[in-house]
Amino acid sequence: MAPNITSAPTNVQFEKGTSEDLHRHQVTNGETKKYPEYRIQIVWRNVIIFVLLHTAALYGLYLAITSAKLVTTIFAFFLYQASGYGITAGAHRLWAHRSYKAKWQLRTILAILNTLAFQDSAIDWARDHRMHHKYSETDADPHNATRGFFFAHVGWLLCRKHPEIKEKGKGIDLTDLYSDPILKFQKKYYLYLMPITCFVIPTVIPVYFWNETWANAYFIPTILRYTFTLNMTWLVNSAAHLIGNKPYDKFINPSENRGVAIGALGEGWHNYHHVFPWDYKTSELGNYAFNFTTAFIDFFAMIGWAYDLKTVSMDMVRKRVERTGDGTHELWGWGDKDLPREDREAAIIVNPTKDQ
Ligand code: ST9
Ligand code: ZN
Ligand code: ZN
Repeated sequence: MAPNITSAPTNVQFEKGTSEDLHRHQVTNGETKKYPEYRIQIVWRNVIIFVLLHTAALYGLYLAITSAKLVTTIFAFFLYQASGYGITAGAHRLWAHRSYKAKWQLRTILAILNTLAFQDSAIDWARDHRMHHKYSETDADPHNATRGFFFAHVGWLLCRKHPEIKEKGKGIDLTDLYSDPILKFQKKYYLYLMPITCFVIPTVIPVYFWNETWANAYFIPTILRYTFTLNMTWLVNSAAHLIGNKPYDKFINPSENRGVAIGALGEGWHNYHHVFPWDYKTSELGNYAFNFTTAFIDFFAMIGWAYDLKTVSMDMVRKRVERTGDGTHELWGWGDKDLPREDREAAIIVNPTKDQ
């Protein structure tokens, strides 16, 4: 691997540390712009809610081990996976990135699953996520990972947003999302739809169908499942922005993180994803074992509900790997200069030509 770029190909000055109470500066196109003093403003209501939520989730875990029916825990796991697709295949790959298109039937399913996940309306989620990619790891990135693991994981939901987000956010085009009646409906009635879908139905089902206790039904498939899914999502912003290899672009922080990919249904291949955000697979190879969301989308493509799936050619990937990769990329195929000589010589070539 011989990348021919030796310095970060960006003119954004990343800011380290958590000196929120200092003036922040940013360099754009060679110009230094000074922003008004930014002081972190903690939202204590959110701090209290998230502390209570995580405490209740631990109690749910205790109940799952000590008193719940097995089917209740299986149901909680099923809801984690199902709501996860509402985020990965819905809010993320379909609505934020438009990496494929979906018929109204699939959009409706995804909107329901997305509401079950309660990560705010898909339109608001996609707005923040478009900012995250466009202004990655600057003050205009809602979960700017240069402010540390905790801030990127959950801290950003515990304080007011940086003024840069609101300022630069005005330039983000959301007309495609507002022109979808399903998304408009979800956003308009979110305060009614979300509590019913995320909290009431998952609690009632175990009591009604298999006589689970109200406590077990509330704390396991509802609270524990919701909190667990949130943390799996947040790990993409924290762990996958700080830990892992960078085979596609060593000049950015997003990294390839297999552990996160497993927990987040295929969303841990984050170095690739930040380089090619329009690829519906969010990773190079369609390995379903570490990318359930790709399998989910491919299934709906098979029945015709998902279409216009965008992906990246092997040649484009190879060129990028050679230009900016950190050298950890696995073999891209025949002709990769890292292919061991013995493997090359031992390869079986069917119907060979003279130029092999
Ligand atoms: C949650 C979201 O957890 C998690 C998202 C994670 C994203 C992960 C991405 C990784 C890749 C995908 C991987 C998926 C893996 C899934 C795995 C599944 C198994 N642009 O926000 P406000 C303006 S949610 C433009 O209130 P504050 C705008 O005018 C958890 N403008 O800011 C807005 O007004 P409006 C549940 C923007 O007051 C106004 O500012 N939800 C933008 O600073 C005010 O906006 C909660 O806990 C923008 N981007 O408050 C709620 N942003 O909206 C938590 C804002 O009317 N949130 N503006 O247009 C809050 O309480 C607040 O947002 C706050 C900030 C306190 C954090
Ligand atoms: Zn990211
Ligand atoms: Zn993304």
